[in-house]
Amino acid sequence: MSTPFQLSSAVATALAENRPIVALESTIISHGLPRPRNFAAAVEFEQILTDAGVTPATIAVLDGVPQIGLDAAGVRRIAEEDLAKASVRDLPILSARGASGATTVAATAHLAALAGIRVFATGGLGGVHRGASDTFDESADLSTLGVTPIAVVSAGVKSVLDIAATLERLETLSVPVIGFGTRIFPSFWLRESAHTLDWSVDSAAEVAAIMRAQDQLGHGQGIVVANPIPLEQQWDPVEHDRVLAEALDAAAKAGVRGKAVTPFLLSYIVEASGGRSLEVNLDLARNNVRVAAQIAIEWAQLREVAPLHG
Ligand code: PSU
Ligand code: MN
Repeated sequence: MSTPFQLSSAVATALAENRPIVALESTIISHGLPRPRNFAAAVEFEQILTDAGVTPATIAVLDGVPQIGLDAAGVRRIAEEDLAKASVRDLPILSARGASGATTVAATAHLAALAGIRVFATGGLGGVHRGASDTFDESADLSTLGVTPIAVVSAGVKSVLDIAATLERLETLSVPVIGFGTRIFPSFWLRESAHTLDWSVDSAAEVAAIMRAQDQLGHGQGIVVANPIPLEQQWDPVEHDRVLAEALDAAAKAGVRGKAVTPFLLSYIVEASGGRSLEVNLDLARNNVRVAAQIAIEWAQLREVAPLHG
């Protein structure tokens, strides 16, 4: 059977044996974290999964082929090459041209689900940008989760985005948003935002049960698992607010538009915070990978004891 993607041998084995797998994105590595910390982070995220008995599936397009699981050379490429930022719409173009790209949450979710992987860990989701009523700038992460069956563990969305509008869009797209141990939607570097959630769970097993129920109900959307950073690890809120305002101002002055907006803001904020935001970003991403590992383990167990027929 030929597939439009290449599974690493570890991922192929884990899929065949119904062992837990977690997908990881490559845009966070190529465009969301500065070199050389990005390479160390990519290796560490995989290691956290491996240590938990979960197979990592870092996803990227290399030389036209979507890779589901990278070897060591592939991990180095996403960290060190200047790869295009690839969302779902870019995938066929990269494929046809034999080109490479780092996959966003949207593209990673799409490819992971295509391969049969149901759990994905990232840092923050893309969302509705501030001023979107004029610019229409809304990440394809949202619309993709509206049609892609995968549970994504994130620390919410960054406060550089319009969080209220992002949550409204997720409601419209029928994507469940579940607080992991919280009823308050997190705002990436901070444990909380001003927005409450209808639902929360206290365990990975509950997330797996919701995934199962979603399948049984014929509901093909994704699930957003909102996992807040522990209070003692969060960014100082006062510094956060100051740097954020500066970053938004700088982006407006520089006239940054389209898919360059998110990377611009992220790197501006890392610099303006003297690296503090980067440490918080890494901490929250590690937390998300750990929670995703537990969900993947529960999901594999649930499928073992009660396979879905039909
Ligand atoms: N948020 C982060 N770090 C990131 C991104 C978002 O804190 O690296 C990346 C993710 O890959 C996400 C993408 O899918 O940015 C969203 O970009 P856009 O807004 O252009 O869709
Ligand atoms: Mn955009």
